[in-house]
Amino acid sequence: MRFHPVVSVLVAISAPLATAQLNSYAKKAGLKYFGAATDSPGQRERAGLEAAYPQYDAIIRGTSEFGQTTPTNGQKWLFTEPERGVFNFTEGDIVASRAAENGQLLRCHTLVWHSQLAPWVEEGYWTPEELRAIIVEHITQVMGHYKGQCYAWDVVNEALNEDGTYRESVFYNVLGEDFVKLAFSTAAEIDPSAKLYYNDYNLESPGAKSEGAIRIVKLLKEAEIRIDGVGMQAHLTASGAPTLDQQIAVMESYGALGVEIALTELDVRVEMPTNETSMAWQAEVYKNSVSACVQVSACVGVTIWDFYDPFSWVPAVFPGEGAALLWFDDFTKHPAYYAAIEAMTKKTGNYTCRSKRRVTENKRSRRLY
Ligand code: 9MR
Repeated sequence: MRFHPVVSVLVAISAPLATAQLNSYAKKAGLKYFGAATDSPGQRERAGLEAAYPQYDAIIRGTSEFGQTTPTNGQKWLFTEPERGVFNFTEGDIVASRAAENGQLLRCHTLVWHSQLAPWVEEGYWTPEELRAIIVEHITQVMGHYKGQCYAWDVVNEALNEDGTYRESVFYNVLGEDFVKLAFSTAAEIDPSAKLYYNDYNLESPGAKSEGAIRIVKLLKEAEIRIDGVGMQAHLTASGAPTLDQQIAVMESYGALGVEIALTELDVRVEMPTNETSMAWQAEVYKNSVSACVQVSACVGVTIWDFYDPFSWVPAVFPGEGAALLWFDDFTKHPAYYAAIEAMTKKTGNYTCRSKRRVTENKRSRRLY
């Protein structure tokens, strides 16, 4: 069969995409991984879903698709220490052992967070000494249990308000910013091999909140306490996400402090029902975020917050919005899936990072983009 030249070009471009798989492309683009968070069957049932999804399981296990995973819920305080001194690792272990079986990196999530916190911690009236002991014990037990299994830990999660000041959690109210120092210094002792991250949302463009994250990194570094990374959760909307340039700029501002960066919970919600326009916008947002990570040398990887729309947290929290991930309910892929691949194969914006630029340019010349 003879193709018109334009058709031939389209066939040539779409051929690798037909078998495109996210983690393989991420690695070729110089990232450590492309991953997806996932919940254990018990957690799914708790959310009113079925426990067994064989088609889902086959996808999450595929390492050319996902080279990394994060337990969406199972390692949170509410589940790991529901009562003082009573530890339960059942749900977290399910995801951790699957990652080990599959040879996937595990990002562990999360140690000190005001949300999904066990009520006994939140509702107690603690002296600073008591709360310090509670934090140290929690980190010692939970991190100790997973010692050697976690590529990274989100040590402190969402400590900041939108204006960059500290959120009024039980931790901050009792201990001030010392709780951040205590959490990281304890974590550094318990698992020297895990990268220690500060993780938050709305850190994807320069502003008051990103300045807050920078302040936390500096606070720890000045106190000679180890911090290795800033996690940009990246819960984005298709209609109002930061631009590629904003994302590159903010990643570079973190990277300049000598820490690595990861997109830790990427999803891009749209108004339901979806239509061609919202899917095209969503694709653009995914492309920009993934592309920013590819272009900034400090950015090591991208994790989407589950991959299958029915398992997304979005509809429960933002009624009328959804379809935030890369696989629809019927397991077909969003256009954004291919846009993410494109970000990992093609030059899509201004390049600011020389090392990754070289990698991408080599690939470009080989593949004749
Ligand atoms: O995806 C998680 C969802 O199943 C939980 O119900 C929810 C409770 O807050 O937490 C979700 O994950 C959050 C993550 O742990 C931290 N960043 C925001 C995520 C979305 O809420």
